[in-house]
Amino acid sequence: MRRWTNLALFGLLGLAFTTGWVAFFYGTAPSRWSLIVHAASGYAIVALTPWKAVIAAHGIQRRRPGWWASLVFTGLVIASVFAGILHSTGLLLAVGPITAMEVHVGAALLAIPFVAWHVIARRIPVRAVDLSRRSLLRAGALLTGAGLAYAAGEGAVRLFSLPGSTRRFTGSYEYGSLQPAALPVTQWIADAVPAIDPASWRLTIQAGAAIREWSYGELLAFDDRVRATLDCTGGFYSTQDWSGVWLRRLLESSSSPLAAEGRGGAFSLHVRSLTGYDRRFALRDAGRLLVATRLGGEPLDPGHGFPVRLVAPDRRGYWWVKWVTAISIDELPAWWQVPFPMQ
Ligand code: HEM
Ligand code: HEM
Ligand SMILES: Nc1nc2c(c(=O)[nH]1)N[C@H]1C(S)=C(S)[C@@H](COP(=O)(O)O)O[C@H]1N2
Ligand SMILES: [Mo]
Repeated sequence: MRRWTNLALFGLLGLAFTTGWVAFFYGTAPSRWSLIVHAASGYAIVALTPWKAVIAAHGIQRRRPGWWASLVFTGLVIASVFAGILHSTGLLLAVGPITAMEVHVGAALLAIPFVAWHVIARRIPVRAVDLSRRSLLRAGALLTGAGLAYAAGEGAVRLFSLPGSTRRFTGSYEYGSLQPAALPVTQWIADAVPAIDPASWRLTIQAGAAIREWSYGELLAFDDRVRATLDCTGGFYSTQDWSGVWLRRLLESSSSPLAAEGRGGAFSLHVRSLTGYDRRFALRDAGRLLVATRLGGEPLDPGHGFPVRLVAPDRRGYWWVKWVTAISIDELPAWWQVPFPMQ
Protein backbone atom coordinates (compact mmCIF):
# COMPACT_ATOMS: atom_id res chain seq x y z
CA MET A 1 0.00 0.00 0.00
CA ARG A 2 2.92 2.35 0.66
CA ARG A 3 4.42 1.95 -2.76
CA TRP A 4 1.02 2.17 -4.29
CA THR A 5 0.25 5.41 -2.42
CA ASN A 6 3.48 7.04 -3.56
CA LEU A 7 2.98 5.94 -7.15
CA ALA A 8 -0.60 7.18 -7.11
CA LEU A 9 0.55 10.55 -5.75
CA PHE A 10 3.12 10.75 -8.52
CA GLY A 11 0.52 10.13 -11.21
CA LEU A 12 -2.02 12.49 -9.63
CA LEU A 13 0.46 15.36 -9.27
CA GLY A 14 1.32 15.00 -12.96
CA LEU A 15 -2.35 14.84 -13.88
CA ALA A 16 -3.27 17.92 -11.81
CA PHE A 17 -0.39 19.88 -13.25
CA THR A 18 -1.14 18.94 -16.86
CA THR A 19 -4.90 19.47 -16.67
CA GLY A 20 -4.38 22.87 -15.00
CA TRP A 21 -2.33 24.10 -17.96
CA VAL A 22 -4.63 22.50 -20.53
CA ALA A 23 -7.50 24.47 -18.93
CA PHE A 24 -5.45 27.67 -19.23
CA PHE A 25 -4.75 26.97 -22.87
CA TYR A 26 -8.39 26.94 -23.94
CA GLY A 27 -11.05 29.63 -23.68
CA THR A 28 -13.71 27.18 -24.85
CA ALA A 29 -15.33 23.91 -23.70
CA PRO A 30 -12.11 21.81 -23.36
CA SER A 31 -11.19 24.10 -20.48
CA ARG A 32 -14.14 22.89 -18.37
CA TRP A 33 -13.49 19.22 -19.11
CA SER A 34 -9.90 19.58 -18.13
CA LEU A 35 -10.88 21.36 -14.91
CA ILE A 36 -13.24 18.56 -13.89
CA VAL A 37 -10.39 16.04 -14.16
CA HIS A 38 -8.16 18.63 -12.48
CA ALA A 39 -10.38 19.13 -9.45
CA ALA A 40 -10.91 15.37 -9.10
CA SER A 41 -7.16 14.71 -9.18
CA GLY A 42 -6.67 17.41 -6.53
CA TYR A 43 -9.28 15.76 -4.28
CA ALA A 44 -7.70 12.35 -4.89
CA ILE A 45 -4.37 13.72 -3.61
CA VAL A 46 -6.14 14.97 -0.49
CA ALA A 47 -7.90 11.60 -0.08
CA LEU A 48 -4.54 9.83 0.15
CA THR A 49 -3.50 11.90 3.18
CA PRO A 50 -4.13 9.19 5.81
CA TRP A 51 -1.84 6.71 4.02
CA LYS A 52 0.77 9.26 3.06
CA ALA A 53 0.87 10.56 6.63
CA VAL A 54 2.06 7.16 7.82
CA ILE A 55 4.80 7.08 5.17
CA ALA A 56 5.86 10.64 5.94
CA ALA A 57 5.93 10.07 9.72
CA HIS A 58 8.22 7.12 9.15
CA GLY A 59 10.50 9.11 6.85
CA ILE A 60 10.64 12.05 9.23
CA GLN A 61 11.62 9.78 12.13
CA ARG A 62 14.47 8.42 10.06
CA ARG A 63 15.72 11.98 9.50
CA ARG A 64 16.92 11.15 6.03
CA PRO A 65 19.03 13.91 4.46
CA GLY A 66 16.81 16.60 3.05
CA TRP A 67 13.75 15.55 5.03
CA TRP A 68 12.96 19.23 5.68
CA ALA A 69 12.73 19.79 1.89
CA SER A 70 9.89 17.25 1.89
CA LEU A 71 8.16 19.40 4.50
CA VAL A 72 8.55 22.54 2.35
CA PHE A 73 7.13 20.53 -0.54
CA THR A 74 4.20 19.38 1.62
CA GLY A 75 3.56 23.00 2.60
CA LEU A 76 3.46 24.07 -1.06
CA VAL A 77 1.04 21.31 -2.03
CA ILE A 78 -1.26 22.20 0.89
CA ALA A 79 -1.07 25.90 0.00
CA SER A 80 -1.91 25.17 -3.65
CA VAL A 81 -4.87 22.92 -2.86
CA PHE A 82 -6.15 25.32 -0.19
CA ALA A 83 -5.92 28.34 -2.52
CA GLY A 84 -7.58 26.31 -5.31
CA ILE A 85 -10.54 25.55 -3.06
CA LEU A 86 -10.74 29.17 -1.84
CA HIS A 87 -10.91 30.23 -5.49
CA SER A 88 -13.43 27.62 -6.64
CA THR A 89 -15.80 28.22 -3.73
CA GLY A 90 -15.21 31.97 -3.87
CA LEU A 91 -14.71 32.11 -0.11
CA LEU A 92 -11.57 34.25 -0.56
CA LEU A 93 -10.69 35.44 -4.04
CA ALA A 94 -7.89 37.87 -3.31
CA VAL A 95 -5.80 39.42 -0.58
CA GLY A 96 -4.83 42.90 -1.78
CA PRO A 97 -3.51 42.60 -5.33
CA ILE A 98 -2.75 38.86 -5.09
CA THR A 99 -5.52 36.54 -6.26
CA ALA A 100 -6.16 33.06 -4.86
CA MET A 101 -5.62 31.71 -8.39
CA GLU A 102 -2.16 33.31 -8.53
CA VAL A 103 -1.26 31.72 -5.18
CA HIS A 104 -2.68 28.41 -6.42
CA VAL A 105 -0.59 28.31 -9.59
CA GLY A 106 2.42 30.01 -7.99
CA ALA A 107 2.66 27.41 -5.21
CA ALA A 108 2.32 24.60 -7.77
CA LEU A 109 5.15 26.10 -9.87
CA LEU A 110 7.38 26.49 -6.81
CA ALA A 111 6.71 22.87 -5.94
CA ILE A 112 8.17 21.56 -9.23
CA PRO A 113 11.85 21.44 -8.18
CA PHE A 114 10.79 19.91 -4.86
CA VAL A 115 8.75 17.14 -6.51
CA ALA A 116 11.66 16.40 -8.83
CA TRP A 117 14.03 16.16 -5.88
CA HIS A 118 11.58 14.18 -3.77
CA VAL A 119 10.96 11.44 -6.31
CA ILE A 120 14.66 11.15 -7.13
CA ALA A 121 15.90 11.18 -3.53
CA ARG A 122 13.09 8.91 -2.31
CA ARG A 123 12.75 6.88 -5.48
CA ILE A 124 10.92 3.63 -5.40
CA PRO A 125 11.47 0.82 -7.89
CA VAL A 126 8.50 0.19 -10.16
CA ARG A 127 7.53 -3.47 -10.24
CA ALA A 128 5.15 -5.58 -12.23
CA VAL A 129 2.86 -5.94 -9.20
CA ASP A 130 2.09 -2.23 -9.50
CA LEU A 131 -0.15 -3.13 -12.40
CA SER A 132 -1.84 -5.96 -10.54
CA ARG A 133 -5.58 -6.32 -10.45
CA ARG A 134 -5.67 -5.13 -6.88
CA SER A 135 -3.70 -1.97 -7.66
CA LEU A 136 -6.02 -1.15 -10.50
CA LEU A 137 -9.11 -1.71 -8.38
CA ARG A 138 -7.69 0.64 -5.78
CA ALA A 139 -7.02 3.23 -8.45
CA GLY A 140 -10.58 2.87 -9.70
CA ALA A 141 -11.99 3.29 -6.20
CA LEU A 142 -9.83 6.36 -5.61
CA LEU A 143 -10.86 8.04 -8.86
CA THR A 144 -14.55 7.27 -8.29
CA GLY A 145 -14.32 8.73 -4.80
CA ALA A 146 -12.53 11.80 -6.13
CA GLY A 147 -15.20 12.30 -8.78
CA LEU A 148 -17.90 12.10 -6.13
CA ALA A 149 -15.97 14.58 -3.95
CA TYR A 150 -15.86 16.99 -6.88
CA ALA A 151 -19.60 16.58 -7.48
CA ALA A 152 -20.31 17.06 -3.77
CA GLY A 153 -18.13 20.20 -3.71
CA GLU A 154 -19.88 21.73 -6.71
CA GLY A 155 -23.24 20.76 -5.21
CA ALA A 156 -22.40 22.45 -1.92
CA VAL A 157 -21.24 25.62 -3.69
CA ARG A 158 -24.66 25.81 -5.36
CA LEU A 159 -26.71 24.69 -2.39
CA PHE A 160 -25.22 27.37 -0.16
CA SER A 161 -25.12 29.88 -3.03
CA LEU A 162 -21.44 30.51 -2.44
CA PRO A 163 -19.83 33.08 -4.77
CA GLY A 164 -18.33 30.12 -6.65
CA SER A 165 -21.76 29.35 -8.12
CA THR A 166 -21.41 32.42 -10.36
CA ARG A 167 -18.12 31.46 -11.98
CA ARG A 168 -17.65 30.85 -15.67
CA PHE A 169 -16.73 27.48 -17.22
CA THR A 170 -13.07 28.47 -16.97
CA GLY A 171 -13.51 28.98 -13.22
CA SER A 172 -13.19 32.78 -13.60
CA TYR A 173 -15.33 35.41 -11.84
CA GLU A 174 -17.08 38.32 -13.56
CA TYR A 175 -15.55 41.74 -12.92
CA GLY A 176 -16.51 45.20 -14.17
CA SER A 177 -18.26 44.12 -17.39
CA LEU A 178 -19.33 46.98 -19.69
CA GLN A 179 -17.61 49.42 -17.36
CA PRO A 180 -14.35 50.13 -19.16
CA ALA A 181 -12.96 52.09 -16.22
CA ALA A 182 -13.26 49.00 -14.00
CA LEU A 183 -11.21 46.75 -16.31
CA PRO A 184 -7.98 46.02 -14.44
CA VAL A 185 -4.62 46.31 -16.16
CA THR A 186 -2.93 42.90 -16.16
CA GLN A 187 0.39 41.65 -17.48
CA TRP A 188 1.13 37.99 -18.06
CA ILE A 189 4.34 37.92 -16.03
CA ALA A 190 6.27 41.17 -15.84
CA ASP A 191 5.80 43.18 -19.01
CA ALA A 192 6.10 46.96 -18.49
CA VAL A 193 3.64 49.50 -19.96
CA PRO A 194 5.54 51.33 -22.74
CA ALA A 195 5.09 55.06 -23.45
CA ILE A 196 4.24 55.27 -27.16
CA ASP A 197 4.08 58.42 -29.28
CA PRO A 198 1.17 57.86 -31.68
CA ALA A 199 2.64 60.33 -34.19
CA SER A 200 5.67 58.19 -34.94
CA TRP A 201 4.15 54.79 -34.15
CA ARG A 202 3.31 52.47 -37.07
CA LEU A 203 1.63 49.10 -37.34
CA THR A 204 3.58 47.03 -39.85
CA ILE A 205 1.60 44.37 -41.67
CA GLN A 206 3.69 41.96 -43.65
CA ALA A 207 2.40 39.17 -45.86
CA GLY A 208 5.06 37.59 -48.00
CA ALA A 209 6.74 40.35 -49.96
CA ALA A 210 3.95 42.83 -49.34
CA ILE A 211 4.53 45.26 -46.49
CA ARG A 212 2.10 47.96 -45.47
CA GLU A 213 2.52 50.42 -42.62
CA TRP A 214 -0.55 51.85 -40.94
CA SER A 215 -0.54 55.05 -38.94
CA TYR A 216 -2.63 55.46 -35.82
CA GLY A 217 -4.89 57.96 -37.62
CA GLU A 218 -5.59 55.53 -40.44
CA LEU A 219 -6.55 52.77 -38.02
CA LEU A 220 -8.80 55.10 -36.00
CA ALA A 221 -10.90 55.59 -39.13
CA PHE A 222 -12.23 52.01 -38.89
CA ASP A 223 -15.17 51.19 -36.66
CA ASP A 224 -15.59 47.41 -36.62
CA ARG A 225 -17.16 46.40 -33.30
CA VAL A 226 -17.23 43.35 -31.12
CA ARG A 227 -18.47 42.59 -27.61
CA ALA A 228 -15.94 40.13 -26.22
CA THR A 229 -14.94 38.56 -22.94
CA LEU A 230 -11.41 38.96 -21.68
CA ASP A 231 -10.85 35.95 -19.40
CA CYS A 232 -7.59 36.31 -17.51
CA THR A 233 -5.91 33.21 -16.12
CA GLY A 234 -5.57 35.23 -12.91
CA GLY A 235 -9.18 34.15 -12.27
CA PHE A 236 -11.48 36.95 -13.48
CA TYR A 237 -13.28 37.83 -16.70
CA SER A 238 -14.75 41.03 -18.05
CA THR A 239 -17.03 41.54 -21.04
CA GLN A 240 -16.47 44.82 -22.88
CA ASP A 241 -17.26 46.57 -26.16
CA TRP A 242 -14.18 46.88 -28.33
CA SER A 243 -13.79 48.60 -31.68
CA GLY A 244 -11.14 48.87 -34.34
CA VAL A 245 -10.63 46.82 -37.47
CA TRP A 246 -10.85 43.11 -38.23
CA LEU A 247 -7.38 41.86 -39.02
CA ARG A 248 -8.60 40.21 -42.21
CA ARG A 249 -9.48 43.61 -43.65
CA LEU A 250 -5.97 44.93 -43.02
CA LEU A 251 -4.44 41.84 -44.59
CA GLU A 252 -6.63 42.12 -47.65
CA SER A 253 -5.91 45.76 -48.21
CA SER A 254 -2.18 45.04 -48.03
CA SER A 255 -2.83 43.15 -51.31
CA SER A 256 -1.44 40.16 -49.55
CA PRO A 257 -1.26 36.56 -50.66
CA LEU A 258 -4.03 35.52 -48.29
CA ALA A 259 -4.54 32.75 -50.84
CA ALA A 260 -1.70 31.05 -48.97
CA GLU A 261 -4.48 29.81 -46.72
CA GLY A 262 -5.39 27.24 -49.32
CA ARG A 263 -1.90 25.81 -49.48
CA GLY A 264 -1.72 23.23 -46.76
CA GLY A 265 -2.29 25.57 -43.85
CA ALA A 266 1.28 25.55 -42.53
CA PHE A 267 1.06 29.32 -42.26
CA SER A 268 0.39 31.48 -39.30
CA LEU A 269 -0.14 35.03 -38.17
CA HIS A 270 2.58 36.32 -35.91
CA VAL A 271 1.40 39.19 -33.73
CA ARG A 272 4.13 41.13 -31.93
CA SER A 273 4.10 43.73 -29.20
CA LEU A 274 6.56 46.59 -28.95
CA THR A 275 7.73 44.87 -25.77
CA GLY A 276 8.62 41.65 -27.58
CA TYR A 277 5.61 39.75 -26.20
CA ASP A 278 4.14 37.72 -29.06
CA ARG A 279 1.55 35.10 -30.05
CA ARG A 280 0.87 33.10 -33.19
CA PHE A 281 -2.58 32.36 -34.63
CA ALA A 282 -3.85 30.18 -37.44
CA LEU A 283 -4.41 32.17 -40.61
CA ARG A 284 -8.11 31.29 -40.64
CA ASP A 285 -8.50 33.24 -37.35
CA ALA A 286 -7.85 36.58 -39.13
CA GLY A 287 -11.57 37.19 -39.54
CA ARG A 288 -12.15 36.88 -35.79
CA LEU A 289 -9.21 38.88 -34.49
CA LEU A 290 -9.86 42.56 -33.90
CA VAL A 291 -7.04 45.09 -34.07
CA ALA A 292 -8.62 47.31 -31.43
CA THR A 293 -8.12 51.04 -31.03
CA ARG A 294 -11.01 51.66 -28.62
CA LEU A 295 -12.55 50.26 -25.48
CA GLY A 296 -16.12 51.33 -24.71
CA GLY A 297 -15.91 53.87 -27.55
CA GLU A 298 -12.87 55.68 -26.10
CA PRO A 299 -9.26 55.39 -27.26
CA LEU A 300 -7.33 52.78 -25.27
CA ASP A 301 -5.28 53.98 -22.36
CA PRO A 302 -1.62 52.96 -22.09
CA GLY A 303 -2.31 50.12 -19.65
CA HIS A 304 -4.83 48.48 -21.96
CA GLY A 305 -2.55 48.56 -24.98
CA PHE A 306 -2.51 52.08 -26.52
CA PRO A 307 -2.33 52.68 -29.43
CA VAL A 308 -3.63 49.25 -30.52
CA ARG A 309 -4.11 45.83 -28.99
CA LEU A 310 -5.47 42.56 -30.18
CA VAL A 311 -8.95 41.38 -29.14
CA ALA A 312 -9.15 37.60 -29.53
CA PRO A 313 -12.72 36.47 -28.70
CA ASP A 314 -12.94 32.96 -27.18
CA ARG A 315 -9.28 32.99 -26.23
CA ARG A 316 -7.83 33.46 -22.76
CA GLY A 317 -6.47 36.93 -21.93
CA TYR A 318 -2.83 36.16 -22.63
CA TRP A 319 -3.62 35.93 -26.37
CA TRP A 320 -4.85 39.54 -26.38
CA VAL A 321 -1.47 41.07 -27.27
CA LYS A 322 -1.16 44.74 -26.21
CA TRP A 323 0.94 47.52 -27.83
CA VAL A 324 0.96 45.68 -31.17
CA THR A 325 3.58 46.98 -33.64
CA ALA A 326 3.89 44.18 -36.19
CA ILE A 327 1.72 41.47 -37.64
CA SER A 328 3.17 39.14 -40.22
CA ILE A 329 2.18 36.04 -42.11
CA ASP A 330 4.98 33.52 -42.27
CA GLU A 331 5.45 29.90 -43.09
CA LEU A 332 5.63 28.52 -39.58
CA PRO A 333 2.58 26.68 -38.27
CA ALA A 334 0.57 28.26 -35.43
CA TRP A 335 1.62 25.51 -33.01
CA TRP A 336 5.24 26.49 -33.47
CA GLN A 337 5.42 28.61 -30.30
CA VAL A 338 5.79 28.09 -26.58
CA PRO A 339 2.28 27.27 -25.33
CA PHE A 340 2.50 30.15 -22.86
CA PRO A 341 4.44 33.43 -23.21
CA MET A 342 7.72 33.65 -21.31
CA GLN A 343 7.58 37.32 -20.33
C1 HEM B 1 1.63 15.17 -2.47
C2 HEM B 1 2.80 14.64 -2.70
C3 HEM B 1 3.81 14.22 -1.65
C4 HEM B 1 4.07 14.75 -0.42
C5 HEM B 1 3.36 15.95 0.23
C6 HEM B 1 5.13 13.97 0.21
C7 HEM B 1 5.66 14.22 1.47
C8 HEM B 1 6.61 13.39 2.10
C9 HEM B 1 7.18 13.64 3.41
C10 HEM B 1 6.86 14.85 4.28
C11 HEM B 1 8.06 12.62 3.67
C12 HEM B 1 8.89 12.44 4.95
C13 HEM B 1 10.21 13.20 4.91
C14 HEM B 1 11.24 12.53 4.05
O1 HEM B 1 11.55 11.35 4.25
O2 HEM B 1 11.78 13.21 3.16
C15 HEM B 1 8.03 11.74 2.54
C16 HEM B 1 8.76 10.57 2.42
C17 HEM B 1 8.77 9.75 1.33
N1 HEM B 1 8.12 9.97 0.14
FE1 HEM B 1 6.84 11.46 -0.26
N2 HEM B 1 5.50 13.00 -0.66
C18 HEM B 1 4.74 13.11 -1.80
C19 HEM B 1 4.83 12.35 -2.94
C20 HEM B 1 5.71 11.27 -3.09
C21 HEM B 1 5.93 10.58 -4.34
C22 HEM B 1 5.27 10.96 -5.66
C23 HEM B 1 6.85 9.60 -4.06
C24 HEM B 1 7.44 8.58 -4.96
C25 HEM B 1 7.25 8.43 -6.22
C26 HEM B 1 7.18 9.67 -2.66
C27 HEM B 1 8.03 8.80 -2.02
C28 HEM B 1 8.43 8.94 -0.70
C29 HEM B 1 9.30 7.98 -0.02
C30 HEM B 1 9.84 6.67 -0.59
C31 HEM B 1 9.52 8.49 1.27
C32 HEM B 1 10.43 7.91 2.33
C33 HEM B 1 9.70 7.09 3.38
C34 HEM B 1 10.64 6.45 4.35
O3 HEM B 1 11.84 6.79 4.39
O4 HEM B 1 10.17 5.58 5.05
N3 HEM B 1 6.48 10.72 -2.11
N4 HEM B 1 7.13 12.23 1.59
C1 HEM C 1 0.03 20.56 -7.41
C2 HEM C 1 -0.71 20.83 -8.43
C3 HEM C 1 -2.16 21.22 -8.33
C4 HEM C 1 -3.15 20.70 -7.53
C5 HEM C 1 -3.04 19.57 -6.52
C6 HEM C 1 -4.38 21.41 -7.83
C7 HEM C 1 -5.61 21.20 -7.22
C8 HEM C 1 -6.73 21.99 -7.38
C9 HEM C 1 -7.94 21.93 -6.59
C10 HEM C 1 -8.19 20.96 -5.45
C11 HEM C 1 -8.79 22.88 -7.06
C12 HEM C 1 -10.19 23.18 -6.56
C13 HEM C 1 -11.14 22.46 -7.44
C14 HEM C 1 -12.58 22.60 -7.03
O1 HEM C 1 -12.85 22.68 -5.82
O2 HEM C 1 -13.44 22.63 -7.92
C15 HEM C 1 -8.14 23.54 -8.17
C16 HEM C 1 -8.70 24.55 -8.94
C17 HEM C 1 -8.09 25.11 -10.05
N1 HEM C 1 -6.81 24.89 -10.50
FE1 HEM C 1 -5.47 23.62 -9.67
N2 HEM C 1 -4.11 22.35 -8.81
C18 HEM C 1 -2.76 22.26 -9.13
C19 HEM C 1 -2.09 23.02 -10.06
C20 HEM C 1 -2.69 23.90 -10.96
C21 HEM C 1 -2.02 24.55 -12.06
C22 HEM C 1 -0.53 24.41 -12.38
C23 HEM C 1 -2.97 25.29 -12.72
C24 HEM C 1 -2.88 26.16 -13.92
C25 HEM C 1 -1.86 26.24 -14.72
C26 HEM C 1 -4.24 25.12 -12.03
C27 HEM C 1 -5.44 25.70 -12.38
C28 HEM C 1 -6.60 25.63 -11.65
C29 HEM C 1 -7.82 26.35 -11.96
C30 HEM C 1 -8.06 27.27 -13.16
C31 HEM C 1 -8.74 26.05 -10.96
C32 HEM C 1 -10.16 26.62 -10.82
C33 HEM C 1 -11.15 25.63 -11.28
C34 HEM C 1 -12.56 26.12 -11.07
O3 HEM C 1 -12.77 27.09 -10.32
O4 HEM C 1 -13.47 25.53 -11.65
N3 HEM C 1 -4.02 24.26 -10.96
N4 HEM C 1 -6.88 22.99 -8.35
N1 LIG D 1 2.34 42.91 -24.58
C1 LIG D 1 1.59 42.27 -23.68
N2 LIG D 1 0.31 42.00 -23.96
C2 LIG D 1 -0.47 41.37 -23.03
C3 LIG D 1 0.06 40.97 -21.77
C4 LIG D 1 1.42 41.27 -21.50
O1 LIG D 1 1.96 40.95 -20.43
N3 LIG D 1 2.15 41.92 -22.48
N4 LIG D 1 -0.74 40.34 -20.85
C5 LIG D 1 -1.91 39.60 -21.40
C6 LIG D 1 -2.82 39.16 -20.33
S1 LIG D 1 -2.28 37.89 -19.32
C7 LIG D 1 -4.09 39.66 -20.20
S2 LIG D 1 -5.19 39.00 -19.09
C8 LIG D 1 -4.53 40.84 -20.99
C9 LIG D 1 -5.00 41.91 -20.03
O2 LIG D 1 -5.48 43.02 -20.73
P1 LIG D 1 -5.84 44.35 -19.94
O3 LIG D 1 -4.63 44.76 -19.16
O4 LIG D 1 -6.24 45.32 -21.00
O5 LIG D 1 -6.99 44.03 -19.01
O6 LIG D 1 -3.49 41.36 -21.81
C10 LIG D 1 -2.68 40.39 -22.45
N5 LIG D 1 -1.77 41.10 -23.35
MO1 LIG E 1 -4.03 37.36 -17.87
